[in-house]
Amino acid sequence: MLTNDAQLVYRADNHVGTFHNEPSTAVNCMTIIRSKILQSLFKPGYCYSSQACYLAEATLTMIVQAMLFGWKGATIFQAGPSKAMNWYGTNGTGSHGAAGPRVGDGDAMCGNAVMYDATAGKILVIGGSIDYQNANATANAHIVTIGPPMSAAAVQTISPMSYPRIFANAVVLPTGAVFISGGQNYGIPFSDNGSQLQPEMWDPVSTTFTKLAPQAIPRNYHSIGLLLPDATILSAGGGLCGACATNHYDGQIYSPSYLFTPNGSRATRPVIESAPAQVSVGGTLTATTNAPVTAWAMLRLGATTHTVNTDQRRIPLNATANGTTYTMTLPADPGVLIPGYYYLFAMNAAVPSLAKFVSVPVP
Ligand SMILES: [Cu+2]
Repeated sequence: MLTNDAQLVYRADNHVGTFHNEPSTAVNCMTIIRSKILQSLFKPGYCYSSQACYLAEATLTMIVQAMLFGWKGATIFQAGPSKAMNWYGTNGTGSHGAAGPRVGDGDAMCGNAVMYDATAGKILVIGGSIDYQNANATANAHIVTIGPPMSAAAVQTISPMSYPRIFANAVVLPTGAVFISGGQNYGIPFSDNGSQLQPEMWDPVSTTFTKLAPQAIPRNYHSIGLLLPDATILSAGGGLCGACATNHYDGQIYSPSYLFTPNGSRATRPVIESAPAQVSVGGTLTATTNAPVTAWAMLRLGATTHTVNTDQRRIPLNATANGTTYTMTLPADPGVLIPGYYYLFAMNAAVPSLAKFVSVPVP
């Protein structure tokens, strides 16, 4: 989803063996699709030059399971999985620019990328492998910070995850922490060998990972992780490969520690008593709560498959309080506040409310 009523669509041959260091044939097509011709992307073949605008296919490799983020100025930032990061412009006939390497990292096939603070252009990139399968996963962790479109991204290597992971899921929480679950230490689709059963939580302030209570069921290839409107996380699926032995037709709910007091009882959650159903890019959002709160955030609803969930993003909001009425100015760039549906959370310290659903229409 982009900001100018268009979608960037990429097509790449998938599930055909190694993609590491393949030449540009790994990318068959990057196309800007306007809404009226959306159906064309499902046809076999390549780009449709008569209907859509070509983007530079350039010399891209490793764009299967692409880490693509809509951004300012109708651009898309590609954080991975290739070590080389890229920009794509969607105005006119499209454009391509290098964004520099993820210094300190290798290719991160089937790793995770999470925009945990869109207002600051912050993306956490973790794990992955040099190959789609039959290779060791890494525990690498980097903070990639983007600013002006087409400029080099800043890359910070941080302490690695506790475990190497490929095919894991990563979910940003209202606080900006990132929950990471599942994956394998060695990538084998449709296998539970080397399952990482212990999730971990990344803290954006300390930039470190903390191990959490183990899961009972492996969550590997084809598994999902999604934030729910009560600020818990659904960790589900895996396998889903016909009659094979590693199908997991079930799910688990993880309740983060912010829902509990130090003695283990349930924390008292703030309540959003009123909030608008729809807000505008660059507009204001006024909401009321049942008691004073200390922070607000909008989290875009995720959609995930094959470890990729670049629909999710977190927009922290600064609020001006008048009693328990809070007024927030929303980001003015639709590349930051990407149109769509969001959870709105109020937090008292780190304890989140239940979410209210807020939609952001295309400006
Ligand atoms: Cu698949």
